[in-house]
Amino acid sequence: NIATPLPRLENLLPPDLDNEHKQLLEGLLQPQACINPKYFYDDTGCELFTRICELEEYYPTRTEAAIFEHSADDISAALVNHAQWIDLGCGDCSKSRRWLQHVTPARLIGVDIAGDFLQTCLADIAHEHPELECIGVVSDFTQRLDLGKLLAEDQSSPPMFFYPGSSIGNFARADALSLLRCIRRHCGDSGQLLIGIDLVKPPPILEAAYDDAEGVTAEFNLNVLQVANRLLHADFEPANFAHQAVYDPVQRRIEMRLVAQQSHNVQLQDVERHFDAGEYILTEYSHKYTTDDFSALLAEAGFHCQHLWTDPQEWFGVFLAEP
Ligand code: AVJ
Repeated sequence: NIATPLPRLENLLPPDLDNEHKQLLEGLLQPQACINPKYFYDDTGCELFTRICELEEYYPTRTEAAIFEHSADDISAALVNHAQWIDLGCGDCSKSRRWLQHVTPARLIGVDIAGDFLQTCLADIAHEHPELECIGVVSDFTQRLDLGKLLAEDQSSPPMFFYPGSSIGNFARADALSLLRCIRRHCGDSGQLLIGIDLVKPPPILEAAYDDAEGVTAEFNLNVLQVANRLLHADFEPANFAHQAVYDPVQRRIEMRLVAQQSHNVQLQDVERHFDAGEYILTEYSHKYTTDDFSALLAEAGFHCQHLWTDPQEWFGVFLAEP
């Protein structure tokens, strides 16, 4: 293990991290205060998210894993071009890792915003699979995704994009479409996209998934205030806010909020932001799709050939999309 060199890591983050903080600050100063969900994932946030995925109420991870397992042969037979396997938002890469029992890519490219974490996880995989070239890409693909250069290193292998977990649900529909179009451009004539989508279902099930009895999701949501405190030298007092998850059946999305429990001021860098009692910070959208909805979105992005696998309750959908 000591002898194994660390996997190659490409940093595609913009050089001025100040910009990052600006985005956070700007969101908090808008009339409707908001925080982009990418700020959830500091070390504590990553750990809390892992715990969320194990919760009884949080069905997406488990349901997607069951579909992958149940339909592994079918899905892998359909993955014709998987020499370059790109895991978008790979986290600890555990989902790609499981696929390595069924597929044998030459390259695994893990894209995530959390760089240190990424390199350690990829080092483990590289150790287990010595023939596999593991590459980490530190990138914020909510801003831009440009893997053109990296993919061109292996021109003969079209990319296979793996985007599990319904993470695309964080994007507003228009932004989801832009991202899908961007992935489509990277695909050329014969790349593929395997993507997991959380489907519309009765609101009580959705709301429980984002407001569990143990309070792990509440802790995850409130932790973003600590992230803001660090990045902006702010003085958020988490105890002044309460976690809330509301399903909007018209927009078909969960909205996660942090609701101010009393009127107070928060210092953000050199500005003060006032919060009325009951005023909230919007921290996350998690959009839900019908299968028709998402299929239409894929088609609009230029993916005309599609396969779909679901669980018996149709709570979650796994789409394979091709040009
Ligand atoms: C990682 C975006 C898929 O929206 O379900 C889980 C994040 N937030 N519980 C989701 C999340 C609260 C999750 N995604």
